[in-house]
Amino acid sequence: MFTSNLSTESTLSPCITRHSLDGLPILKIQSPECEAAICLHGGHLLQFKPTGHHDVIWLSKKAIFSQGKAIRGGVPVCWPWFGPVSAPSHGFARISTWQLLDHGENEQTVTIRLKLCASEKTHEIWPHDFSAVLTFTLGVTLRIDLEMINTGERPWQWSGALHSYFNIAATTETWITGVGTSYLDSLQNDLPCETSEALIINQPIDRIYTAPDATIAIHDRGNQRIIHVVNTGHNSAVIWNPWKELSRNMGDMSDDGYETMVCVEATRYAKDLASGVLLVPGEKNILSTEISVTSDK
Ligand code: TA6
Repeated sequence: MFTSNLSTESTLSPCITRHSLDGLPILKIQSPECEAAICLHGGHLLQFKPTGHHDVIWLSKKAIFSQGKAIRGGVPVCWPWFGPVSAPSHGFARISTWQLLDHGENEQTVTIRLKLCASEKTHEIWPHDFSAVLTFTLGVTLRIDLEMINTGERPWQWSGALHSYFNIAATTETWITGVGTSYLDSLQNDLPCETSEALIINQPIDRIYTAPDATIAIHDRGNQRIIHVVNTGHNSAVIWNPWKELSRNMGDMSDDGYETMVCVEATRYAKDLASGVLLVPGEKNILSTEISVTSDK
């Protein structure tokens, strides 16, 4: 993985070291259970590899690490809105610098908590007061919790996603179960659709599944494994693969990038800013995803 060449700036604990990549701070986690990396730019998980398994999370070979830019791959934190309902698209959390709040470890897991609060910069984009805490619990499984609190005096609405990019051996050998049968097709102006067909990836896909099961399974046959995704605090699961043409047109994705990735996102979808989830002053919401792998030989 690209982070293996980074020189260590400091050691935070037996399992956590701090590095920098093109000026952006990165935390690397190396424990008996897993290897992982988190960039403070965006509060962005870059890597998760449980010991004995292939990488679970996909990161673009051409990902750009630069202030003001979203990183292609990993788990972008889309918040306080999902999609292009306001600018910047997918909100400002994924291009903001998060602060390390604290970290801890026990025999099973390493925990890292990052924080983002309202500032002059966020007020220029979104005129609300908030405090957001991202908790990464890294062990044999990965859990990410995005907790948000309205610290202001006026209510606000939010939408968002933990926009996980999964690493698969090949789209041609992958299918996805547990997404349900109803979706809005983002490639057709959010047209409501129904299907009972298995979800395979053989064309551009950008769908908001509105009634997913409790667990979504990515059958990654080429790697002889199943990746299980359990989301909470969401109202939908977005499935995205850009396919050939869009991959070629994206500067931060290689031409064949689409062949080994699929996004399965814990999404709180809203069609515009005003129809997001209402959070009154002092109120808190949590959006979470939990990711685990079983072998399928
Ligand atoms: O979550 C799916 C999606 O909103 C797609 O429509 C697609 O544009 C993708 O996210 C990537 O968005 P980005 O802003 O990271 O290029």
